Amino acid sequence: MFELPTPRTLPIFVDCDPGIDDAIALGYLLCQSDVDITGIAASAGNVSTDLVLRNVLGWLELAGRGDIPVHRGADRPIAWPTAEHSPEPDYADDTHGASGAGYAQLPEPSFAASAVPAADAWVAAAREHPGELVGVVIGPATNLALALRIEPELPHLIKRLFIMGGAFNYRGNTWPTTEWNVTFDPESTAEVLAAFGTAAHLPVIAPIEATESVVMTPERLERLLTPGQADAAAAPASPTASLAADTASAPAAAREPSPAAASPAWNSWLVQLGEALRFYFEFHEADGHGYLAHIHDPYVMAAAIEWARRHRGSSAAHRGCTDTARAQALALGAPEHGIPWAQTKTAAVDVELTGTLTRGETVADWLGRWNRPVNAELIRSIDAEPFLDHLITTLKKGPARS
Ligand SMILES: [Ca+2]
Repeated sequence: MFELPTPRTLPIFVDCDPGIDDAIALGYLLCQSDVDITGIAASAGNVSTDLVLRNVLGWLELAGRGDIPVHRGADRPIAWPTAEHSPEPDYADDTHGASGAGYAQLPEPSFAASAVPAADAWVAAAREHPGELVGVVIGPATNLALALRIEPELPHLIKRLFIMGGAFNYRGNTWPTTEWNVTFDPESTAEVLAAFGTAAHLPVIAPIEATESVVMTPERLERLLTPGQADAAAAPASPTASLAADTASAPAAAREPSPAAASPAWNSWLVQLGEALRFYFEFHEADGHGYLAHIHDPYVMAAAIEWARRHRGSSAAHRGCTDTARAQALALGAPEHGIPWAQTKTAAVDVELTGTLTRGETVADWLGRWNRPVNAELIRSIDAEPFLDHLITTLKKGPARS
C-alpha cells in the first residue's frame, strides 16, 4: 500500500563547519523525516569557508539531497579586518584533515550553493517561520552574529537556539581553557549570547565537558557499518535470531537495522563517514585520548530536533515572553525545560575577549556574583550510552526512502 511521506513540520536552520563530527550531525539530520531543513550555512572554522562549503555540498551530494539550500558563510571572524587580504585564520586541519573530511572521498557536487549569503539566510528562515524555527550552531557563531546585525529581532523570531561550544571550568581542547568554535570567533559568540539571553526560551549550550562523553569507538563504527542480525531475522530467520532480535536484553547490534536496510546511496554515505572517522580516531590518538573520537556535534543536533518535536507548533510567547516557564528559568540553576539525554543548569554566561592567556574562555557565573540575568541553559552532562545507541540506530537505518 502506498504510504504518504511524513509531513516536514519542524523547521530547522543549521550553521556548521564540517568537520568530521559535523558530518555525523548532518547525517543524523538527513535521517529525520519530519524535519524541514530550511537551510545549511557553511561557516569558516575547522577548515576555510571554501572547503567547508565544498564538504557540505559533497556530503549532501553523496546523500542525493541537492534540494537543500546551502549558504556560504563569512570568510573571517567578525572582529577581523574585512579587507579581502586579511590574514587567514588558523584552522583545525590537524583534527579534521586537510580537506576537513578526514580520509573520506566526497563526490564533486552536481549542484551549487545558494546565492544568498549565510547571514541573510538565517534572517530569511527566521522571518519565514516566526516562533517556529529552531537554530542549530555547530560551528563558530560568525554568521549568526552577522545575521543579528541585519535583524536584531532574531532572538524573538527563532523559537530556540542550540549551540555547540565552550568549555566551562574545564580544560580546553584548543588553548588551555578554550574550545574550538568559541576560540575561532569569540566576539561572535559573545554577541549571540548577549542577544539570545532575552529570548523566550534560553539558548542551549553544549560545551565540551559534556560533549566529550559522546565517544565514537572503532567498535561502535563497526556496529554502524556491519549488517546486523536484524536483517537475518527479517529475511529467512532462525527462531533463535528472531528471539534475540525481539528481546530487550539482546545486544543493541542485534536489534538494529543493517546498512542493507538503507538505500545503496546511504550505504556509500556511511562508508565515507567511516573513512572520515578513521582520520578522527588517529588524531585523537595522537592527541593522547586513545584510538577513539569525541564527536561533539551530533548530540546538539539530536537534542535540538528532539526538543523541537516535543514542543511542536508556533511558540505563542515568542515575543515579549513573560510566562512562568521563563520566570522559573530565570531562577539561577533551574533548567527551563527538559533537554533530551541531558542534565542542565542555567546561568549568566559570557566570553572572555581580552584575557592575555584566556581569550575565548567561556565563563558561567554559577553563584550570581555578576548580578546579571541568566542567559543560557548549559548542558552539564549527557546520557551518552543511550544517546549513542540512538545515534547508531538512526544512522544505520538511514533516511526514509521516498
Ligand atoms: Ca563543528
